[in-house]
Amino acid sequence: MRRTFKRLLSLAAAVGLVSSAAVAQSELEKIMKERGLTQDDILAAAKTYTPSGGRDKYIVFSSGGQSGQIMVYGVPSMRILKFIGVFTPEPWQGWGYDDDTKKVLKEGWYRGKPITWGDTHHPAISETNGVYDGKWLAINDKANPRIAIIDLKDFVTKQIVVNPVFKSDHGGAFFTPNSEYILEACQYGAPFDNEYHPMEEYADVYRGGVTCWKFDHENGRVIKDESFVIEMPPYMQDLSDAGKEMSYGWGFTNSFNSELYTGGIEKGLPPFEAGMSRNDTDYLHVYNWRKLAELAKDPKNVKVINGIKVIPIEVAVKNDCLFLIPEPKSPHGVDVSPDGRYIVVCGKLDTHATVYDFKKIMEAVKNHDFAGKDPYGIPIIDMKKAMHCQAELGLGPLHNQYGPKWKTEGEIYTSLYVDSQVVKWDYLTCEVKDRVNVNYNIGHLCGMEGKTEDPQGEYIIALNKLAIDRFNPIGPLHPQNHQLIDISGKKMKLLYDMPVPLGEPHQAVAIRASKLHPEVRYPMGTNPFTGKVHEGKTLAGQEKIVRKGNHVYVYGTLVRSHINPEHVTVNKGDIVTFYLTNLERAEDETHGFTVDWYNVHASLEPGKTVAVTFKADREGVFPYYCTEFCSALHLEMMGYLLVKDPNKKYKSVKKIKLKKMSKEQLMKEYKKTVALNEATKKVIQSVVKFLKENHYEKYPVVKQLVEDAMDQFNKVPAEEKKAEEALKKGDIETAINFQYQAWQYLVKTADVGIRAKDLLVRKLATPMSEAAKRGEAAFAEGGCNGCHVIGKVSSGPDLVGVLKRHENGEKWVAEFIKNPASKYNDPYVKAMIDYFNLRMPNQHMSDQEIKDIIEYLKWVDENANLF
Ligand code: CUK
Ligand code: CUA
Repeated sequence: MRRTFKRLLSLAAAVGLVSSAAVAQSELEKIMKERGLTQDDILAAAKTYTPSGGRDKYIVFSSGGQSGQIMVYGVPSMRILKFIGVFTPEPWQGWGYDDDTKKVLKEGWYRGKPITWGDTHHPAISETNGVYDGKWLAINDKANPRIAIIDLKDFVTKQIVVNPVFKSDHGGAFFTPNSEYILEACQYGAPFDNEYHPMEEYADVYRGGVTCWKFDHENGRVIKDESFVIEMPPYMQDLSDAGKEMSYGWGFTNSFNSELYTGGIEKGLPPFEAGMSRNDTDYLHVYNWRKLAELAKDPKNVKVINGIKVIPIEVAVKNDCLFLIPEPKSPHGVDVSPDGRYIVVCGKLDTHATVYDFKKIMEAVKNHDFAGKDPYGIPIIDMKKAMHCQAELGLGPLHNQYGPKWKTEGEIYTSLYVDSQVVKWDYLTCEVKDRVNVNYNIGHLCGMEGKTEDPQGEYIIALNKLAIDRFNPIGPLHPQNHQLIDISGKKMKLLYDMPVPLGEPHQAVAIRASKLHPEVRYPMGTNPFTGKVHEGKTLAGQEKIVRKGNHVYVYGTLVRSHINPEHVTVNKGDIVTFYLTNLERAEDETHGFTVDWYNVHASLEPGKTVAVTFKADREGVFPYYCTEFCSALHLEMMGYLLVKDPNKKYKSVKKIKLKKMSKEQLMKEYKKTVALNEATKKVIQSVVKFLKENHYEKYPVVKQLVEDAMDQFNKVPAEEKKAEEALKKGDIETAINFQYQAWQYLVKTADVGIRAKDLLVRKLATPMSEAAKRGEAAFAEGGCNGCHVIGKVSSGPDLVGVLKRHENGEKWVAEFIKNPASKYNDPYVKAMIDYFNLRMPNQHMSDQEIKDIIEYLKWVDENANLF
């Protein structure tokens, strides 16, 4: 350490930083002493510490094991970035609590029944020419054999596919080199059909296999109809890998029950663990998926079971598409080298890793040089004839990752479960190079793109099953431990422990961050699950509540800091759908939505539209609110769902209050109501005057609206008459109620009348240029009208005349839209902020959009007299 600092000091002296460097040195030494840190610790910290605002070079997608999720974190910082909801509901993301995410989870139901968890094992990133393309992520669920597809544009699960014949899976998900297929191997042999078959029928009826899921690489969806299953004996297929380069078109899957043992510990028979590990060898399955895919197109070659095509063993064998090679005792990992030539298999109960040579395998296949056949008629290739070499690694080798020097030094890293080590060795010579201890009991290990044709090296992450004494105790269940190892030098170095309070990691995959291009926002009104416009897309001003039978549809919007509408009243028993659009365009300005007590939740990222449906089956008052602390007025971002029982008579609280009033007080109340009605009529009259002066009758749609308004207005005199009659009888209370009723009609009149006026304005105004039209659309899409109503002061100032309010108005407004914060201190803006208690947000408009909006505002000004 001292020497390092001496060097640093001389360097610092040269640039005149002596004093601060000296201070830093003594400070650092003090901390090291206090915390008991070694020089190695400080170096490890320097290699992993990422200052505030810093980014990581690699992004890791780790299986969340029994959480049914995927964890995303950065390397080398090991900072967690996201838990992606996959097979399990994830409340923060609304995953499983809004309609569209429920739909995706429902795709994963099994025989009509919900499955609400998953045992995720192996994430895989889609590939183009054998290297990660950063587009899609797939993962399997071992417990309930399913595959999920995650979109790396928004890190959201878009599809779940149920395997209709497997009863368990493990060897998935593995993409083929151009993402043509995703391989998913079965684990525990079981009948393909859904019927009862006794254990005695194990060898005859129980089956294993590999499902080749056809993948639409462009759209990121599995195409079930073009997928097929390769039937295999019930050998307990395990991990798999797709061949590449010279082995392109082939798949490799190992297994661990060549004994076909069926257990029965309760009957006094040896348990599975003994019976399944008796044989010295199990089988590596070698199959030609490319040729089988062609065969599967001919109905003669397949049986359809539970709706999926299954290629029987005989068909695969007859067409030279399926072979077995013995592999040492209970193997686990199988990993194809970056050039596709070597296949490295690790035997859990063997100290060796076995390297097979694809060239030799193909030799044997070509010459039909087989050592025999298994009971199912599958040709067995002699192990020695297919083998390149065997490396003695230590106890419990499991999984492999390749390093960048694979060409020259056969660089490969293998996890040793029993020995708790990572071993670096050479798969070309089978020589061991280095080993490092991990804590404890490593399963998979994750290299940087370490299973592609272009491994990056630098780091290996040990995914450890046990943490034991590594962290502060938190009870009997300990966290998982992801340990970062530096592999850039000759010797491996352990850098960092990351405890993870999320199920067993199994496998993780790492990709260069530069290969990912996630979106910042959705185009306004997007349904992320279709990629198209959501049926519930609602822009500012379009909010409405529509009833169809007993289904009430609320078309609402969210923008800082209000939800529109704020009152929704329905009948008990109604089905309620909230369609909500987040009008924000600002980065990270997410709103959430829930209705208290109704077990719904949605996350609305900028531009997204969600649907939330539930049955209003409980009477009462239920606040709804935004669940993300999105602004200073976030707590005010709320509304009420009122559920009333249509069969019940409710006493009005107002009445109860009135009853206590004296006659004088009642008269006062009555006069107040009348005055309110008169004021409302004045508003209506001014609208009517405008409509008449501008010959509304010439425009049919406007005329229709006016007629609607008059319908309401014509009901007013009758109510007023009833009020007067009640008053004459001395029943002031009833008189007040009739005046209130009259007011209801007046409000409706005003509402429709104003809409008619707006429409008429459109008709009368000077024609809009194309640019102004685009500007108006941008104004709406951008959510500007969430706060600004043209011709009216709303939650923001009226924009009529805005271009004239400021010197150099167009430039001023353009600058303000582009960067509102730059003008927060402008005295005029400051006053507005104080008045409205809101700041103009940055909506990230493009320069073109801003230009268009200015054109639109010019049009507004030209027609100022109409607003
Ligand atoms: S598995 Cu868990 S350590 Cu499911 Cu790939 Cu090997
Ligand atoms: Cu939106 Cu809180």
